[in-house]
Amino acid sequence: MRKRALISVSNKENITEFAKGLLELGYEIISTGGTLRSLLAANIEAKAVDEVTGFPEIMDGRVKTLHPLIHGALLAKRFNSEHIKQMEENNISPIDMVVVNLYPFKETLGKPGVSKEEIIENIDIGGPTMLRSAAKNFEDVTVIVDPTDYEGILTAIRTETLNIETRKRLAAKVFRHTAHYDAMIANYFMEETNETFPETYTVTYEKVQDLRYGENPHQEAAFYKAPVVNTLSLAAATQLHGKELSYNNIQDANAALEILADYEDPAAVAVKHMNPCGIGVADTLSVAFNRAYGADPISIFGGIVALNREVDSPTAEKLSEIFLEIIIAPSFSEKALEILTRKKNIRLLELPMSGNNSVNHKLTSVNGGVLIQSQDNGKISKEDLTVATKRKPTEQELEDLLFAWKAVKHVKSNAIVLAKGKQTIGVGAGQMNRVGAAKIAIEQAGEKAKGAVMSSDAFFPMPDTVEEAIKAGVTAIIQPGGSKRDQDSIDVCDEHGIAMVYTSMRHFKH
Ligand code: 93A
Repeated sequence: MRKRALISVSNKENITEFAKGLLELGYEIISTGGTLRSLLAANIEAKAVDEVTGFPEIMDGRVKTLHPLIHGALLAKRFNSEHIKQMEENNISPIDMVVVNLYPFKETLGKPGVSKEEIIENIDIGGPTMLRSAAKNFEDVTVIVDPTDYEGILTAIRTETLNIETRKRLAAKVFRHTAHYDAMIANYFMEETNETFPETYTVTYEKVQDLRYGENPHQEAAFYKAPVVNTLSLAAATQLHGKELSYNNIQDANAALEILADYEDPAAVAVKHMNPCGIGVADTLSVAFNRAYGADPISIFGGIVALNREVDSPTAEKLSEIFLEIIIAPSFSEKALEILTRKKNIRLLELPMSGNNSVNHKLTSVNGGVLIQSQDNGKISKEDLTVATKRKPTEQELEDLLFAWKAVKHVKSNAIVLAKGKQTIGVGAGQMNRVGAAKIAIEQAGEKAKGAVMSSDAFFPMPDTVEEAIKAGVTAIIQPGGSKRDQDSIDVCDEHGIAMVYTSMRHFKH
């Protein structure tokens, strides 16, 4: 009996070549409306689905292939006598191959000004049903959802090497594909119905690239992206120069972008091991970078720098003087690019930073599961602050305090940041006790600590941190407040004429 293939594709790329190949191999082709028209237009002999089912396409194509003469033909086990008998009784002839790709739901979602009705119409029902029927019956049916498989399958049929392993692999691809497709639909409905933490959390990702290794060379890794990425995602970046990104590069670059998202004025951020080692803000980008660099000229070595304005040649000259892994910016001037590309290994990434950083949920994996929380989008302005001490901060101190507070949010806890003149001058990150973090920040600031301000990501359980800061010359402090022993820290500040303000907001970062 002549083998039969059902072809129903939205993405019609390469379909005529593939169908021609199947015809040459003796297949009979059955097809749905639009696909059939494409095939006939290319002089490829094919039969309409309604000719097979005796039932017309109805409801604007909502019901085309949902018919027992199709699904019986896909699901019947070829070596089961009962199934064979029932096929005969019901006039079902088997279908040996399904070639389907689905209504473009994701692309429709991304269309500017698209109507809700159009989105709903692009939820494919018949296509996934055929894919699933064929994939379930992979022992007898070949199922193709990915156009890049066309050529390989033709070759396999020609060389008689299309075996059950291949068909199983194709079936596995189908179930991943339909799961991903349904996840996108589920997420669309989740947004429409404002559900945030539903009983199951559906998330599937698309591979961007395999990575050479993970955090360490003995670990395997790959980079996957969400189906729709915001403008601050590295998956949306264009690499202009340099080696392939590594796992650690991606993590660090992402950390840099998250920090940068908090600054509107020209800003430069240097990151090492996901902590900022320097943040600088100024009226021009080159001064901002000077500040980020001057914050800690040692740690920036081998780091990642992210900038929120076009890199001009003065900035590029300075950047080119140090060894950096990556530079990320919304754009690079022609001259800047010429200067920076002289370095063979530096990775240059261009990423539009105009949009928002609206990652709603942050996922962290734990053994056997994930923790999901909303993004730390907490922001503080002058009006939110409460002065705890006798002395109020001066205008200059206030500006520095708010700058230091923005910075400390992005430092691994326990975190202490010293800052002065829109520049971090000391960062104490990831310590198990707060005073330890303060000592590191103070030591790094050295003489510059005199007249600087200090921020702390969480409250002071004891006055020791404040004492250290005052000894070093810090004049104003910003912290959440709320410790049982707040008064002890206030007393120390008052004794020395130091100003301290509360934010009533904490920024732990693990
Ligand atoms: O509207 S559907 O959910 N109902 C169906 O019965 C059906 N059968 C195939 N969508 C259905 N399809 C889809 O139509 C396929 O998945 C494919 O994407 C598309 C091909 O339609 P046409 O051949 O008319 O371009």
